[in-house]
Amino acid sequence: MSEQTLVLIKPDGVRRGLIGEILGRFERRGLRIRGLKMLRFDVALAERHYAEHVEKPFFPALRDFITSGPVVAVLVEGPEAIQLVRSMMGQTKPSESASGTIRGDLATTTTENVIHGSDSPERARIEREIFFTDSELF
Ligand code: FUP
Repeated sequence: MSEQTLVLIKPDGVRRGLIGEILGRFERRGLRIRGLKMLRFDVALAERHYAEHVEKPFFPALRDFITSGPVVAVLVEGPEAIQLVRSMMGQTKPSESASGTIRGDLATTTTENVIHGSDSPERARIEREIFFTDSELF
C-alpha cells in the first residue's frame, strides 16, 4: 500500500553537507519526494514535534540540538514508505545501526543522528500536518 511519511534531515546532516546523499538514497530506492523545504525549529516546534519526549532527561540536549540550525523536511511517498524509511534509517543509537543504513553509515551519536522518520501511520499524519500545507505538496 502506498504511504506517505515525514523525514527530517537534522541540523548535523545539513551542516555536514549530507542533504544530497540522503535525498539520493530515497530517490534511488524508488521513493517519491512529494514535498521539500528548509526551516529552522524554534523551541515551540521542538516541544510540539517531540511532545512524547518533553519530560525525558535527554530532552534539553535534543531541544538545543534540533534548534541549532536549519533542517530539511521531506514528505516521502511509496509502498510501505513508513517502515521502508525506518529500515533505511537504522536504529536510534548509531552503534546499533547496521552498515548500509543512513545512521549506520553517517552517524556516531544518539542525539546527533542525522535523520528523523515518522514511526507510525498516526505519527506520519500528524507530522505531515506540522510541516506541510496541502498546497506545498505535489
Ligand atoms: P527515532 O524514532 O529513532 O528518531 O527515536 P526516538 O523517537 O525514540 O527519539 C527521538 C530523538 O530523541 C532521537 F532521534 C534522538 C533523541 N534521543 C536521545 O537523545 N536519547 C535517547 O535515549 C533517545 C532518543
